[in-house]
Amino acid sequence: MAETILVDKKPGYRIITLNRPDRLNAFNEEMHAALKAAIDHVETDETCRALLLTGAGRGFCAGQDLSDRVQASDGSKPDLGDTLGRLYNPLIRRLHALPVPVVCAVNGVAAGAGANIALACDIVLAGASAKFIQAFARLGLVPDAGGTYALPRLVGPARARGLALLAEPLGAAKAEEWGLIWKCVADADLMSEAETLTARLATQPTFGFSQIKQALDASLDNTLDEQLDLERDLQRRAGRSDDYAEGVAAFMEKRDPVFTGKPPE
Ligand code: T3D
Repeated sequence: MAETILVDKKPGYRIITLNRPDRLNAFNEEMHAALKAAIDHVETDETCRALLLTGAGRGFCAGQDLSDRVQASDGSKPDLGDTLGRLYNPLIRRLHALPVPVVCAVNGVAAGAGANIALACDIVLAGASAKFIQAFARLGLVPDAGGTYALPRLVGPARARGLALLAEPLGAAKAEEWGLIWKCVADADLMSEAETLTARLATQPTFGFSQIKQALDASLDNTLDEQLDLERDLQRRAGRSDDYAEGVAAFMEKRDPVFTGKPPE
């Protein structure tokens, strides 16, 4: 049986590719388990300082594999909350909490949970032909995998409602214009741009990045006072890292810094 997740170990970073291209990389339980294992390795490998997530074939990810959701003839109903609780929610929490930057290269359609998994990554690049579809309303469902959290924060309440209720495709160029993603690039350049960016991030102050991720994730729910206190605490830790000392030394010596990415002792 083909691997549902491919892992390419590069110097300093890994590329994880969702690999069910005949189903537009829709998620089944096997792919969830394989992705979890691949992310476990990212977390335990100290040499891995950035992650690039993408999809095989012509799509990024079409969300849940609906062939696993065909209703039973006995009228019994599925418990979708169970799948979210066991599989999607831990994945979204992990992408946010990973102590390394996560780049997502959206190489084609990103629908349903597939769109929201992309939006849980730190920097989202999309090929010009890619589309983001909050497909849930077409099925009578609610945007999940963090969709109702990410959308209003990224594009504002009016656009979030339009995307969620109308379930229309949003092209990559407009997604960039609306602030849903970082950048739309030519399809042919997507993977090279995404790899160059990920490789660059992998040489940077990884511990400092982990503190930036924490600060930004907390900011939209914090008061100004809470956020200032958090910045103080995170900066205290960042200031004790060797990378901070190296950054200052490199600046003073007018040379490029060499960061190790390590947390303070
Ligand atoms: O646990 C839970 O269930 C709760 C969690 C829910 C999370 C969710 O993600 S719910 C939302 C699920 N996703 C969708 O509703 C999207 C369904 N897919 C589509 O609407 C379309 O496929 C796309 C708009 C994404 C792409 O359209 P198009 O025309 O480019 O491709 P296509 O021909 O529709 O798809 C190509 C193949 O992939 C096709 O198979 P075939 O006919 O060649 O054998 C299609 O059936 C298959 N495919 C696409 N999406 C899914 C899928 N198979 C299973 N599940 C899918 N989600």
